[in-house]
Amino acid sequence: MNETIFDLETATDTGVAGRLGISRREFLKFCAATAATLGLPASAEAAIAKAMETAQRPSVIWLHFQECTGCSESLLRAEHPTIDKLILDVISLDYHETLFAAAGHQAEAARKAAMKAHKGKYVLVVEGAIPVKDKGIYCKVGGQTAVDMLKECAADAAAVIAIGSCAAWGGMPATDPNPTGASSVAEVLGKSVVTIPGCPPSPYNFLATVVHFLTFKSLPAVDQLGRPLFAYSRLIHEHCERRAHFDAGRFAIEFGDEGHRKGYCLYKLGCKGPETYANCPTIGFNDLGEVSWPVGCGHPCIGCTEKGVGFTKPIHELAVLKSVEPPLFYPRIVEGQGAISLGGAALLAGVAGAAAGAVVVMSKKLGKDDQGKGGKSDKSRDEP
Ligand code: FSX
Ligand code: SF4
Ligand code: F3S
Repeated sequence: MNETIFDLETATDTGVAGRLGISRREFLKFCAATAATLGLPASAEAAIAKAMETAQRPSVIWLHFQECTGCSESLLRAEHPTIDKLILDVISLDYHETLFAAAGHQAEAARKAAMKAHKGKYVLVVEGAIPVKDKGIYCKVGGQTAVDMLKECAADAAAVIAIGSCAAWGGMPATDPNPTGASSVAEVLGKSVVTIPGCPPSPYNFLATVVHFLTFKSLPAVDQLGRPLFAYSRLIHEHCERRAHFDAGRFAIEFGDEGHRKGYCLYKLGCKGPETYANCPTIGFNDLGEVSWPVGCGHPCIGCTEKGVGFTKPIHELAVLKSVEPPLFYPRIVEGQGAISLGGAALLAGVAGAAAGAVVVMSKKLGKDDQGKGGKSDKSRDEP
């Protein structure tokens, strides 16, 4: 291998870390965290640092259609590095309607100039769904329909990223009865694109995707829905901090009840974690630590990253258990309604109480027996 080894210790002192206004240590931490997010070995940290230091910033054209701008907002809340640093250093954001100082014809001229200057090389990021009903008249920018603008910008893009659930699969605007014919980027373009769903998505999943493009000159591996595998290959339920409660049959039944206050599993409140693929429990939001995600804050996951679940299934409806079933010997999670009389319930409660009492008595007894045995053996050890 002839490749020069990138010197992590010195190369970042005056380079990208200096430009970002962060310490070399912080910069390396960002590279290491990005490598970990991408599921790459620690050795990838050097490759990422080198790419961020030396690679030419990709030109990014960012379109907004039917959406709430939450995707951009969530990026603005990313602290490591903040989007302004990202704009200035990691990517060259040549067109973004909500962050642009320019307006009207000036803005449109900047988009066209960037497309011409970086033909075949720019990254097109699309936020929002695209209405196709009635010739696309329900969303126009600069007099052009969203459908036409998307097709025009995608034609010469090196890569297309659909950010947010709206762009990825229609999201909120496509909710039944979908009066504007809100559609995904892939549907309008007739080809698959990289999608980063979530309403809003985790900013780190977008950052990591861009850094992957910068480092390896390619987009990360994706699933059949275009979602990067590093972020969307595991069910939320698999990494949820409340999972032990699910397995033990401990559930919140109502908001604010004892189970809810104790942090029990939210499955019975309609949590869609068992059928939703995303890394929310492991990556969190807003840099506030592990609890900073919907379930961590006490709200059931609504499946916002999952087509056919988020904004489609009623919030209270129980999730399909995709890969796991609760063990048979734990309490059932879906009780039959009206199958038992009040008297029967009281009787059962009595039996259960007696059984529970019996367990306590037995454990005490065993403890006593153990103590007795222990005492004996201790005594025997003391004997010469
Ligand atoms: Fe909003 Fe983005 Fe939701 Fe959609 O995020 S947070 S409605 S996914 O396109 O702005
Ligand atoms: Fe967590 Fe929801 Fe699964 Fe319960 S059902 S363990 S709250 S993801
Ligand atoms: Fe969305 Fe559920 Fe994550 S609601 S943000 S996929 S926890």
